[in-house]
Amino acid sequence: MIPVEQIWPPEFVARYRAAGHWRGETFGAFLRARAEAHPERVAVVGSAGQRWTYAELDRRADAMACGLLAQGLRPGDRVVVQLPNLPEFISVVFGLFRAGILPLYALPAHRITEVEHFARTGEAAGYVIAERHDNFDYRTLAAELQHRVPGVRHVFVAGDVGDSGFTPLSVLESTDPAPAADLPARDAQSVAFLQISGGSTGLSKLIPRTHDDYIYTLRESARISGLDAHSVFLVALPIEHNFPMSSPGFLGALYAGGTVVLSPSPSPEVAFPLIARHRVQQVSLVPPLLMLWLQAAEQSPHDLSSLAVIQVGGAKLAAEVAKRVKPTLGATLQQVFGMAEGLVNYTRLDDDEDTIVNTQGRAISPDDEVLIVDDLGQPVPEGEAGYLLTRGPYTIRGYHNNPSANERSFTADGYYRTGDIVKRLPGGYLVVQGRAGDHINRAGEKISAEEIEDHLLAHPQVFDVAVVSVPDEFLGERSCAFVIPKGEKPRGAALKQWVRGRGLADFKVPDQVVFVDAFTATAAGKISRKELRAQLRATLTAQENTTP
Ligand code: AMP
Ligand code: DBH
Repeated sequence: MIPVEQIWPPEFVARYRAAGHWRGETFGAFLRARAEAHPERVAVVGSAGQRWTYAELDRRADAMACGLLAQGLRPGDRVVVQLPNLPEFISVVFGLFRAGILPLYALPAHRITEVEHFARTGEAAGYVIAERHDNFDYRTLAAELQHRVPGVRHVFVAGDVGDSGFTPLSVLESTDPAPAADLPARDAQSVAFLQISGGSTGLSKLIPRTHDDYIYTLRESARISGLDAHSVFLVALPIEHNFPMSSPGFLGALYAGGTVVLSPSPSPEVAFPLIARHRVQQVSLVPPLLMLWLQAAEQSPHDLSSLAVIQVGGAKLAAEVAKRVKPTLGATLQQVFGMAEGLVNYTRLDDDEDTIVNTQGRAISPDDEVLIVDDLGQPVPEGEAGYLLTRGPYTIRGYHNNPSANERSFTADGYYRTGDIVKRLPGGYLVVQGRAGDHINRAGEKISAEEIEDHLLAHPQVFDVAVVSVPDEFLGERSCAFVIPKGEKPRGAALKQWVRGRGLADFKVPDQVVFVDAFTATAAGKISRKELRAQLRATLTAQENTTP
């Protein structure tokens, strides 16, 4: 595995340790410490009635660790974890941490194309799935994955394995936990897991996060969000997302010694009864979900009065929506502008109303270095918009095994080019203005235009295509594919079905398909993809604004 020196230069390692950010604590150790401090407190509540105390979660994590090693997995191996919001997600991930095996997170929405990409680039040896979720059978996906990537030798299933021949997770969990001393010791500076990037250009990249750097964000995020041992945190978004995982997320809640409640779906019908029953205090949402929740709360029979803080992030929140949080839900809004690569900004709970409604917060750490630069890489005057570059004690210095992406995405002195366009207000508060890249931020899910274009170009009746983001009242942005047909014009629905049939997550299927004869009459071949996409977006938006 990558030694940390290749991630942060030694002088930064020394600095972050001296400042007390990196404390040599591992995931396995922090869970053990909580279990020893308060074994009987409830750590995890599942929607099927599971209630695991800290002692129980700790025991299960040990059993998982021993079970995984007994199956033949080795410290340093990678295992793709793709589970819905089940308690087993938490026990298996802590088991992997304790065994020194790296989880690589996939979203439940991902399908064979994405999962194969993760398994190949992460050189995964194992795959953890649920039997089914949202009417999809993951055992079929796992069989296809093993066929395509034979290195994935182990498949573990939460639920019924059927006749698949895979191993039930319950077998691992019932392994006799060896004394803790038998588990391999972990180095807090080693990579703990691989998170996935939204994929601004082409396929998702893998993000290596260490125990030290991630636990630093958990400790600070929990403090900034006011989580403590009495807090009850609801995971409503998919649990693999970096946001509900760590900002402050379920890991922040566990770090604080609180209780995590898992909702199988983010819809108000499913989440509201859980909030009422478990007196949930905090939850993280993307803006479109917040809008649904605000609407549903107005006539909900469920008692939501326990809600104290709602984190909203992943995409830009409109001020008009932000203003309604306190009066409608009775909770303090906390805007969160973060990224799986590192940097996370929060509005603080005691900020004034104007700051909470109109900014995306300020960085976690005094050692987060935030630069806002122009096209030439020169800092812009204070208060003006520019490209956000950042480095710091929890921002990666490079993607896993991807020299060409690293060349593009990081400056020579180690700043990550976020691709976001922001301006900075006094006090370090950031306001997100837009972005430089060409991805589509569809309700917080990032979609690479290029990736979808490549799939559409493979269709026999597509001559050329440009995929662009279009402003959308509900989703924030939706995707539109402009297609120049080849021969007989295909139907839009057929092209959508084609993308789905390529084995991609459903959220990547274009929301809209528009056929055009040509892209630009004059500058054919001379115009960049980026300019072309901008032109098409402008034309469509102008048309929509003139159509009543
Ligand atoms: P990823 O790199 O896939 O983890 O996605 C992170 C990106 O999501 C950021 O670089 C932003 O473009 C976007 N994002 C996250 N939070 C916010 C927010 N609160 N407002 C606007 N954009 C956001
Ligand atoms: O969108 C994101 O990736 C995101 C948003 C808020 C994130 O990774 C985070 C907070 O940590």
